[in-house]
Amino acid sequence: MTLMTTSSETGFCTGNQTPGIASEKIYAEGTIFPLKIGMRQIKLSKTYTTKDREFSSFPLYDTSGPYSDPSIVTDPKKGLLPIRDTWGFNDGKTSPSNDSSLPVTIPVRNPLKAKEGVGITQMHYARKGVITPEMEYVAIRENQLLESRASSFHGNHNNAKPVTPEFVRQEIACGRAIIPANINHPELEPMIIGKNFRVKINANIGNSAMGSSIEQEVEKAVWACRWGADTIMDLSTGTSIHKTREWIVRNSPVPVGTVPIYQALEKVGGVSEALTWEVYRDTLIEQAEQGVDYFTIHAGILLEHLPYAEKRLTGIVSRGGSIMAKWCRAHKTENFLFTHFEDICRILKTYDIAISLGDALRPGSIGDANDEAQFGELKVLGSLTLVAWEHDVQVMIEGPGHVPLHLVLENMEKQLELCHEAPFYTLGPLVTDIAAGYDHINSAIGGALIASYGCSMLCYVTPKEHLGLPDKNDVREGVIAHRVAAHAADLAKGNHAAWLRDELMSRARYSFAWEDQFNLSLDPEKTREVYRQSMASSVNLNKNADFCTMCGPDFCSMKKSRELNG
Ligand code: IRN
Ligand code: FE2
Repeated sequence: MTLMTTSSETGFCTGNQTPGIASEKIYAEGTIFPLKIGMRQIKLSKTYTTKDREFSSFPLYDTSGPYSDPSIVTDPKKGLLPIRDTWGFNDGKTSPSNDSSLPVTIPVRNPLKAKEGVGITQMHYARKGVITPEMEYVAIRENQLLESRASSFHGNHNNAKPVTPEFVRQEIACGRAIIPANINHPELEPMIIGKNFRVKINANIGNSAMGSSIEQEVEKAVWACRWGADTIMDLSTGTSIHKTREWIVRNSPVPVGTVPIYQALEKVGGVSEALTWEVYRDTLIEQAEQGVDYFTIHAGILLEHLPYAEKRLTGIVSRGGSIMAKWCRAHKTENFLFTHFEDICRILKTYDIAISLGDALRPGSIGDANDEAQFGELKVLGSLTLVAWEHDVQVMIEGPGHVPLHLVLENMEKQLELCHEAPFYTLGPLVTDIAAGYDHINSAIGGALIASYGCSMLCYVTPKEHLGLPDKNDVREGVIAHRVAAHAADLAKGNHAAWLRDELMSRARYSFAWEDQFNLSLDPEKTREVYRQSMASSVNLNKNADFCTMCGPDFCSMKKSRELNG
């Protein structure tokens, strides 16, 4: 693999959204396919020596797409470049590497063929033994150019398996990981969700009143991935929902998810009872054509579960779940998302859209955690997973919710067992009911724990949870809080890149290399500003001080410890 560099001192440079990270955009190239995988490379102020190598720069996994490349001018009205169309897999026009030593066959992926019933999903190819460009892309992205640079600073923490395209293929083939990538979203930079990969986070956006300009809508959408969201979910409602979604998908470098039942409900005037399979089906196709990469589908809530939900402290707290429960009650009929599940799979597989099986019965309070309603639904989600897999449709499973710490492990264990190791995607869990105003912290605590046990993606929660609609700053805080949680879990799971980043941070801290500390942190803009403000108010103002104002020059333990070691 070779590297290409785009020069820039400040990384983010489009518009006025500048997280202030001193890094340059670099691109790794694929060896099987003509891929360019974007990363952000931190330039360190000096060379750090770890046990087996030296670092004067460090590449970071980058979710921000072309927005952090100063050489690319983005225009929301035109959308991002359709990079996936240049990989020689979609149209068969260009041929990828003709290196005959590679254990791959290169088929032609064609949406028209899909309509004729020929498989095109990542799972279909994986099961046939075929490596797709998306698989190679995520393998290089996950390794972050550090595959041979594993830190051995702490001995045997490296229990993570090396990420090769072949390993990715195997994980997709057995359903343990998914690459959400609608064939109609060619602007996407593929990413993988699964327990043997870096823990991912999702940010929900677009859940506020509409009516703003395309620039504002796109800015709202890309703001989250600039701070580190791996996927975004567009939960928009309102009259311009179709147009807004079009803008978001055309400008999103990360997978876009939606909950189609929300739009279906709007189409029938907000009356749950008026919903029909036909309205829902048409909504699925409408969104599929636009390029939505994964759908939350609340197909697991059944009539038999409703009496259990009625016994609860807080009933049904899922929006999609409450819509379907109302429909089932009114018609005394089984959930049409369940009865039409195979029809849904037949639609989704023609676009390679992944299903995120919704947790309609997730607990909305600590008192309801791990009850019959929740686990009854989880069992149904497990059986639906097998149905989807028969169609080669990729699946992940949504999870709670409000769960006290000591009941978190049971959630992960039951999910693995009942859902055949399909990736788990949880909302938190929030580990107490009383953290309003600080629910992003509450959620990150539970999220870190469940991700360390094997949960693959965390849905972020913002400080506004339970209180109101998040603003831009809430989105940033929510994303960073969950990046902390995800990274903590990556460390616990032995991820090489995570360990190296922490080792470099500690070396920078121990040697008072302030710029490196800022740039290696999750929010360089904030760390730089907080440090600057504290030093400005300090009498001992000195830009490169070997202390900070927390302890002052005479009480800095790190300074003393260094003096001790000579
Ligand atoms: C994630 C895990 N459990 C729920 N979620 C997210 O909650 C899901 O992905 C979507 O963004 C939102 C769906 O909420 P309702 O309709 O279940 O409340
Ligand atoms: Fe809640």
